[in-house]
Amino acid sequence: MDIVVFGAGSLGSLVGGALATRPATAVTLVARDPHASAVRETGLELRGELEATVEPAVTTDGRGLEAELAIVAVKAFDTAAAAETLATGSYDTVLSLQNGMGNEETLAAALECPVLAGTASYGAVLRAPGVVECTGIGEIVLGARSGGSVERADRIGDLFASAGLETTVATDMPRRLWEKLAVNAGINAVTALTGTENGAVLEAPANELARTAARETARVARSCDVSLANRDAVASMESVATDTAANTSSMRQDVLTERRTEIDAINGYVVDRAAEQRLEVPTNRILTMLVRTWERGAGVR
Ligand code: KPL
Repeated sequence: MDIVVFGAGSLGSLVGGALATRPATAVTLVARDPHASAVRETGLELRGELEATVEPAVTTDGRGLEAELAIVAVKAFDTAAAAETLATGSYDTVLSLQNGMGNEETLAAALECPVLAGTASYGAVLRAPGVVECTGIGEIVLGARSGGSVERADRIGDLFASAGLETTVATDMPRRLWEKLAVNAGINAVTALTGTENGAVLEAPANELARTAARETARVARSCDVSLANRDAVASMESVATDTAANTSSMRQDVLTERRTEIDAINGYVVDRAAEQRLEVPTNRILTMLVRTWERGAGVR
């Protein structure tokens, strides 16, 4: 299968790199320099829980490409730009593997091919240009956006599993996306603001904050007709934090490298949906305000 990965940051490189270990799979990474040049010159090295060196094709210009599958792993705030670029190429299927909500809708509005939803809870860190480390085995969950045919998702799920990625094909993606939102709402801002690894949210005092953020997210999900119990949201958040305890969350990586974060698509999204439903989500609100304040101070907002 031909695959293009849009957004070869830590997760995109990890997933693209794992898929490139498959013999009949041709992977192209759409990456930025200096990562792109390093991959072109010396290949992509996967370290940690997944070990391999692979030689995917790489480009810094994603326009006009063609493939059976495009995996979108860009930051949530770059989804609209990625959709425009994807629209200049040709794909049989597009899969969003991103944090935050609404990415699939943005892609589907710009594209004619089917768009699948997905979540990834692997821990991944770009250690250097051309080197990505898997810092925690998580799970990839993918499926049709709102139920519907799972045939395409099954085929892609089989491919991911054959590349050594823990993969579940789900028929309840809206609920899975909210569940992952609760995971990110609990872990990302707390670890970014406190300069800690994911495992910190399992211990006092951070765990009270993380649990409350996850519970508030579940409550908002239910008000949007998605059945997600508080205890399931908290259990998922804690299970991902356990599996990726040594990982630096993507939001903490953004803060460390002084880049814009995905706060608007994670805790900010919970706050916005809560406001529409006239619900109070004070922990998500405070986390959102703190991270936005950091972004202003760093000049990235
Ligand atoms: O999605 C993640 C992220 O960092 O954005 C988790 C699963 C929390 C892994 O760190």
